[in-house]
Amino acid sequence: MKGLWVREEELRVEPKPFGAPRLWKWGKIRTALEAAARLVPTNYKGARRAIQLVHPALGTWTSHTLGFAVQLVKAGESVYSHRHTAAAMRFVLQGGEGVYTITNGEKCVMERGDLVIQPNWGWHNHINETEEDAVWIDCLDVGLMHLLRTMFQEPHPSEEVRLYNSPVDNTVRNPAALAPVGGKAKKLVYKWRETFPALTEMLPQDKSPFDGRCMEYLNPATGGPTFPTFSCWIQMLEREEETQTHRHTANHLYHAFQGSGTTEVDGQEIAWEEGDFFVVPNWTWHRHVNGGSQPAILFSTTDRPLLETLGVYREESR
Ligand code: GTQ
Ligand code: FE2
Repeated sequence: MKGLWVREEELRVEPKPFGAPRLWKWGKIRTALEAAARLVPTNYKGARRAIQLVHPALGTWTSHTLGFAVQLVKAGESVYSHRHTAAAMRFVLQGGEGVYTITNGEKCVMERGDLVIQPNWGWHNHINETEEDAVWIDCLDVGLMHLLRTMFQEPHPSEEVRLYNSPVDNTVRNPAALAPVGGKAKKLVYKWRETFPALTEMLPQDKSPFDGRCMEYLNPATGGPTFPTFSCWIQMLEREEETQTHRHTANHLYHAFQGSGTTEVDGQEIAWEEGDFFVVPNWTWHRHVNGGSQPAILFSTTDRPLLETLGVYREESR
């Protein structure tokens, strides 16, 4: 037992960031992936060759709710199907027409800049039929699953590593808002060839007050975020652009997809270049600055939808 009055101070304070801002350089990740490509097989069930971005304050994932990893599937390689309660997405860094992931029997082609999603508890395996290694970013709500103690994972019972039952690309079968009669809109792939023009042609009045030229990957079936638990954003920082300093109760994981810049987080300057990753922890002041002469593109994920659903999303600027 404990007198509640003793806790008054600790209960009244503001949320604490889960840790400090942090940067992961692409050069180091690439070296680790190259070593993993030599040393780590994926010929057993459920195995993935992925380098996780582990925040030192946690020792587990990238933030307390989300996990970023970079995965490599070698030329000609396939990995086994499995499913888990964590929702997953892939943002493609190196892909091609012959690189795809299969979600519940649907083939999704993965080309550079494409976002492919795997709703929770869906079977998925990855196949690379090209002559080049494929590399992509994984983001899963693994931190949240562990906080809730709801993490289940199981391998597919099949012995067939190349398991898939549909040779037709999902973007062909489910274009735009067409669905079988009585069926629901379903979107598993967001193609870069659609994302990039949408981002560059965005109207000035549609810019976000805090993040400028920024778009969210919506789920057309709900009109809401990419997943109930987290969402994916794509943002362009124009030449000399500076976003407004702000903070929110949600955390953001970032990947510099194109260009370079700096993000001031908690008074610290994080200088990022193409390929780098960084995290802006919850309730931490930040703003992005593109001091360069080229536009920069940031891909990010955030647990904001989860907090909004619970009514605990808050933001403020200064
Ligand atoms: O590719 O299925 O980085 O299940 C972590 C968990 C990738 C995957 C990760 C996964 C996967
Ligand atoms: Fe998985």
